Amino acid sequence: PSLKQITSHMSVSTKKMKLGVAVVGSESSWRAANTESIKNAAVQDLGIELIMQNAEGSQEKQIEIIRNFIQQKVDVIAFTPIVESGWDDVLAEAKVAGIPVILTDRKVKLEDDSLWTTFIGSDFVEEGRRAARWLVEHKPMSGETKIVELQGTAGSAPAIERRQGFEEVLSQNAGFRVIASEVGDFTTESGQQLMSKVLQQGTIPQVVFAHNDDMALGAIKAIEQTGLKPGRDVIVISVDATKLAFQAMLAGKLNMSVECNPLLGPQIIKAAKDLVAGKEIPVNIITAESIFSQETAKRDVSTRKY
Ligand code: GYE
Repeated sequence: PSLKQITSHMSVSTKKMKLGVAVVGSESSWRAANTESIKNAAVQDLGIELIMQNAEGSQEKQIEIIRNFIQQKVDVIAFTPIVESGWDDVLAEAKVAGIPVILTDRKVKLEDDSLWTTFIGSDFVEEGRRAARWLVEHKPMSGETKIVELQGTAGSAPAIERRQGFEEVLSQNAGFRVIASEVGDFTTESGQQLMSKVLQQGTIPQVVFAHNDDMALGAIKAIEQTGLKPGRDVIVISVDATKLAFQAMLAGKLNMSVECNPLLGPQIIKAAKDLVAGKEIPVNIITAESIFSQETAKRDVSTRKY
């Protein structure tokens, strides 16, 4: 090859791809691990320039961030939609600008599904089913089992779908009743507040199902404050399986957690590069996951990274 060809090839290969990532917030330790995973995967890839912004739990702010990415003419936008709806306009703007959009970890509800390219994350309905299946197998007593559900952010895909999967399995089994279903925002504080409220009203359930570990840890504090023993007097189950949840399981305070893997960074980077290279990519990239109980947590606590 002539020298001219070599230089032009080099300039092409050193051009970095701009990836705009609109993070939903800093609500949980799952989110912290997810954000870190994206940063790390981008840092390790010399072909990527990562522009990461945090919407701090506000949809308005997240829309603003995405509009800003469009103005900056990034090559790919990846974002975690805080709630399922309300994205039609801004994603149509991205489409007009020719910028492909990746949904990371949470899904959207849109009229026009051509506004996004791929969803990378977990099957939340299945996570809800897994929590309920464990409960069915470990039914604490004969007679009716009263359950308090602590929901994640209203209108968010994980809250809607975990609830749906949980209810689906319980409805097929006799002897379970959700006596209260409170809406929080995936934070420890909301879990604690909601659980205190329920307990103050004089309701003592046999089971608490929290939509994530942080809320479960908050509920555990509230239960302890009333002198009851979480994990024994009240069974506590949740979703995510973070290191903090493992520790709570080892302490006997949390009974089980359904795994939800936050380490999506490498897959997001790969999908972004494939899109820019014009490759076909799958519409759904779903992570394989399991569940952890007090018995299995012992084995994995030391190797858990998040
Ligand atoms: O379970 C929760 C979080 O969207 C899957 O959001 C995510 C959820 C996760 O803050 O901890």
